[in-house]
Amino acid sequence: MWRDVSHEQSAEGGNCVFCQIVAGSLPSRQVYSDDEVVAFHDVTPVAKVHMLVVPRRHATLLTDAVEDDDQLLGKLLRIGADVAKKMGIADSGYRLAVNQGADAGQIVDHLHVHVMGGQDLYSLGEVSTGS
Ligand code: DGP
Repeated sequence: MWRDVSHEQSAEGGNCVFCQIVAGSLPSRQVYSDDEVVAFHDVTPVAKVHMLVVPRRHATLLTDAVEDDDQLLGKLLRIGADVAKKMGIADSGYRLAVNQGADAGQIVDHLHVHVMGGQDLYSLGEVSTGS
């Protein structure tokens, strides 16, 4: 199973900010929570609506996922869609994104799905190549 329990076994979530949020030792503005997944407002939003959906367990890179993780990975997307509905951005359109590694700008080493919307997000073809 793709999992790192070191943070989860710490009551306060160790040194991972999302484990701390899941553990309740770091405050967050939560909009959804169950026994597997938590969703909350991103602290530095890049869109009018910007939420994060995270697994409670400290899963790291999507690249390390195995078949046993399919249920949880599917759930992260479904909850992302539910959060979009709850935040009132489902009809106008929204984007789910997972950043993996340096080139994607990943800063938090705990798998998370960004839910962004509430404005024109531009198509991926309009994103600069930086060259
Ligand atoms: P990234 O690793 O680049 O996919 O994005 C991580 C996101 O997590 C980034 O948009 C900012 C957000 N973030 C980082 N620390 C905290 C925190 O302590 N609380 C909340 N709510 N969001 C955080």
